[in-house]
Amino acid sequence: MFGKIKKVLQDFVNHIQSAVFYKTLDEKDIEKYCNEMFLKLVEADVAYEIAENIIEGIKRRLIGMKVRRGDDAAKYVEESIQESIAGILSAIRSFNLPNYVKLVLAKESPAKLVFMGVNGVGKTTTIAKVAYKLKAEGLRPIVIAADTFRAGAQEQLRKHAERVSVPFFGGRYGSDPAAVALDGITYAQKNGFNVTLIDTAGRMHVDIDLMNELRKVIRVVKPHIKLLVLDALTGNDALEQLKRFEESVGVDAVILTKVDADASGGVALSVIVGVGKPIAYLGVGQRYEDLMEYEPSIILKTLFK
Ligand SMILES: Nc1nc2c(ncn2[C@@H]2O[C@H](COP(=O)(O)OP(=O)(O)OP(=O)(O)O)[C@@H](O)[C@H]2O)c(=O)[nH]1
Ligand SMILES: [Mg+2]
Repeated sequence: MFGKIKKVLQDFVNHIQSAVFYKTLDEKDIEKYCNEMFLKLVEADVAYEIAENIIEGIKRRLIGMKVRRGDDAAKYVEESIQESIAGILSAIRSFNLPNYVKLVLAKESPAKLVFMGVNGVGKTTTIAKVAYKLKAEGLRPIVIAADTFRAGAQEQLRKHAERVSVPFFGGRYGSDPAAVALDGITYAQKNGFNVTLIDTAGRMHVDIDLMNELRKVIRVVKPHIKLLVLDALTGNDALEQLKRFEESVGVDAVILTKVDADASGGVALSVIVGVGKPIAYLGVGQRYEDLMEYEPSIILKTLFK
């Protein structure tokens, strides 16, 4: 993960560490390398403003720095860069889904989670991953296929559910998704399942009819948590989708999928920093275990591994 960015950061550390040995760093000493790093970050698809932010933070920390002989210069420089990026990442809150579900369950059961997002972002796969995780937390999840629209959607979720050994509740194609969701919730209540994970049809954020349909699902189900699934590879468009879903139905937390599939890492990093919503999970692969809590320190570790 974050392949190219990792290298850009390491190159920068290598350049600066030799300079910092001999004198106190001033702006001139690092200007050249900062400009170079800025360009490389942008080349690695980091959004312009975010690259700028990173560089500003680094400059602020490095200027005036002097390392005594015998000290490990690389370590100091790397720490400054880490602090700068940590400052940016720590502004993004994480959303602890299992804890939140448990809070809900202290009051009522089942907890109702609706997953939404545009076509192909990874909603159905992610639901299976989340169900798998919640089961490991000792909860009793059930998945509900309220996608009665796209051919194959029901079977897809059913298959995923079987693989993670979580019960499945579906509906007829063409039937009202809000009704299927409600029936599923009632079924869960009667059968002792305490978390309902509701899959919805993929829709374009600009499709007014489908957005209205989703609004109805939300109105009827009254979910405790509305999760928007975004494909990290889509960069700016992901942020546009978030805006539309937020305006239309509201978004409580975001799950970013396919973070593993971004070769440079810059697009994913920019979406992480850009969402401005609590992040519940990052999807980091195609296996059911490939779901990571959003944790700035883990991202940092990955960046500097
Ligand atoms: N590499 C990678 N692939 C993922 C990840 N999450 C999902 N995918 C893949 O993305 C593709 C689409 O996933 P789906 O779960 O079918 O997406 P969806 O949003 O339910 O699609 P629609 O129901 O058509 O709207 C599949 O091939 C998944 O394996 C991830 O975190 N990493
Ligand atoms: Mg789907």
